[in-house]
Amino acid sequence: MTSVDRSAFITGITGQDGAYLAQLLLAKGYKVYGLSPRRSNSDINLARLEWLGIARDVELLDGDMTDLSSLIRALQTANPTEVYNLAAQSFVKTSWDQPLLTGQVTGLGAANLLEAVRLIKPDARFYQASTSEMYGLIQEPMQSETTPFYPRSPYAVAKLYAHWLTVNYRESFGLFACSGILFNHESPLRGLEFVTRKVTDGVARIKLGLAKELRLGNIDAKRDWGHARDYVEAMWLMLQQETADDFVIATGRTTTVRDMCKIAFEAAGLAIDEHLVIDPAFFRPAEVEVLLGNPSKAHQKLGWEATTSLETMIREMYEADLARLRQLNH
Ligand code: NAP
Ligand code: G4F
Repeated sequence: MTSVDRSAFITGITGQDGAYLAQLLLAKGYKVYGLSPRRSNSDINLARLEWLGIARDVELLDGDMTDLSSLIRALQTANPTEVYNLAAQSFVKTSWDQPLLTGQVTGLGAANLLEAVRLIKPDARFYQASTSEMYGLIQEPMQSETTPFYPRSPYAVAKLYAHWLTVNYRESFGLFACSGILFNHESPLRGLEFVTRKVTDGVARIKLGLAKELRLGNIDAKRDWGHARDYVEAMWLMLQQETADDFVIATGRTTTVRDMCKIAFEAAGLAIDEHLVIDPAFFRPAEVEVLLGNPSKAHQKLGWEATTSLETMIREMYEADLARLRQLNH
């Protein structure tokens, strides 16, 4: 198949991963379609695609993960060879406040899309954005594709449903359906509510005299953090294999929130102890204390590995926030 014959339909194209994935696929010559849910301000919604300079290169199709008919119409229009399901209510803390919405979008939304694929384009290759949050209360010190799951939030429970449904549609209907179990991945396009971006934005604000303190919750939590640009490459690789399968995508290194913060404060030349405040408002009803992924299978079968260190990524994010805030406050 030549690159011009290849087309992709991405749900969640306006999010962090959707934007980087669209950029990657456009560079490979794909025609890229994205699902666009109704929002009151399309300028804000397109901000990430604009930042990457690709907003005009993708074709957006109206629709919402909770509306099966809209997904059917979008797939009929796009007629894609590859479908990437990245749409979700993806902020873990919000999932305790909005568990039903999270279930509808993140869990049943995947069911809607799998049904639409099965009805309209069963030969399309399907990618499901699964997550290391499914490991939750970890059952093994290093988590791989065979580690049992123990979800710890309504978000993780919804994702686990979507994960098993993806496996089930592969086994039941022969869909080429893959589940990528991705550990945390970040970038300058990360939402401001997630801890890395909250930290790099917060430290940049302190550096510019716009804030005095940074308020965080559980800084003892540990995460396996990689760069989103590396991780979307793994999504694409999964759909290029001979057979559909599930893969853990991770760096194999885990770091506390505290040590991740230190990298940002050091980049700014600021003393962490003078500015960091622990605020119980940011603690969660149930915490995922530690995540550490084993990416060996992805290494062996996809030839994939993470290329960006946490230090390089946090500095990149801090510099991007500093530049943006300087421009805004000029
Ligand atoms: P994100 O930035 O929060 O993007 C989520 C996307 O979903 C946005 O485009 C959002 O559109 C869209 N969306 C939300 N509700 C929708 C609905 N009802 N109908 C249609 N679209 C809807 O997330 P991300 O960080 O790019 O992550 C991409 C996917 O990977 C998510 O499924 C996430 O759960 C999963 N994941 C992420 C990580 C990570 O560390 N980043 C790790 C593992 C798995 P609006 O912007 O218009 O709301
Ligand atoms: O950055 P976070 O909000 O990410 P979390 O909860 O690990 O979830 C992210 O990664 C998952 C993959 O494992 C994705 F599936 C999910 O969609 C999302 O992208 O929090 C990371 C850690 C947590 O332990 C949290 O308790 O940082 C801790 N933390 C401490 N203070 C904080 C804060 N998190 C946030 N967001 N804000 C704080 O002030």
